[in-house]
Amino acid sequence: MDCGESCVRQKKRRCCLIFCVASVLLVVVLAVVWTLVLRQEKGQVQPVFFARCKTFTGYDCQALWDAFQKAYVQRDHCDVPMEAYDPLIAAAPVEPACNTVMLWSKTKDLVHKFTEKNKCFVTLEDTVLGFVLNVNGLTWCGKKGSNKTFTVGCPKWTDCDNNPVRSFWNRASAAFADAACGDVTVMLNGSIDVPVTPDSTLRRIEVKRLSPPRVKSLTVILVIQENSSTGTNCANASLKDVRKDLDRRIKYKCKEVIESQIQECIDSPRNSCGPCW
Ligand code: N1C
Repeated sequence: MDCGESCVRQKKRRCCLIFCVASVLLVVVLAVVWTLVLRQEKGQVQPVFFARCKTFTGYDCQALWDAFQKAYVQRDHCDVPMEAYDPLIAAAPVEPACNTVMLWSKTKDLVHKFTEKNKCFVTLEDTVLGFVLNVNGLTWCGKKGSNKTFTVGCPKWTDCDNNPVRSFWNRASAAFADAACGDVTVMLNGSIDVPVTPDSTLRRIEVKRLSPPRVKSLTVILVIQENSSTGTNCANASLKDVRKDLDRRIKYKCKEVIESQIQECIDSPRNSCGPCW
């Protein structure tokens, strides 16, 4: 059929419109794919790692990142043993800490509020690696055949023993316990029935690695509530298990401390390094 001049122009305009819409769609699709690829590659782990690492002086953050990545890249999600992090720990060894080590289980917020104000006690999160990776919800893993860090599709803490996040905390906790000396303190939650579960890092790793004569004593600070009929005390069975796991030559003490007393220690920290309970 014959098409006049205006018809040809109309056709051209339609073609141009289709081409423009298609181009815009292509750009949008490419942008979405690129963002997703970038998210898969770096997730939030790398920027978080560097930003937090840089707040510590004297560490080569690039070298630490490389050692960190080597632990889990090219490995299946559930095939990262704690030993995979040995080179990372060797690159940022935990300084020996005498009479200041503070361990904890199920008291994460309270213990860190306390150690933030009371510099006489240090937790693993005061060391560079503990600080850098102690971000709620931060997760990472690798994949066989890839050098990338993934943040989606990674196993959860309880999915398998040798998952990259759990193995990191196992290894870092082991290094922290190995560096402990003198009197060690552990803050526990006395508002729950089992303050130390068999699966806790504290029980599985840390208590067993405290070694005499370097470590002289372990003091449990069991944080309890005022006038509470529920909750636990120092006679709790899980604390007896801790005692059993502890080398017999290390002295064991347990003290029930009311949470408001800990709060007082946070609100008005003392200048001297004596215990606040
Ligand atoms: O399993 P937990 O406690 O007994 O581990 C606590 C114990 C502390 O003494 C620390 O030295 O192990 C060390 N540790 C950490 O420092 C740490 N920071 C953040 C172990 N786990 C740590 N996390 C995260 O908290 C980790 O991702 C895991 O999910 C929890 C474990 O806390 P928990 O069960 O209260």
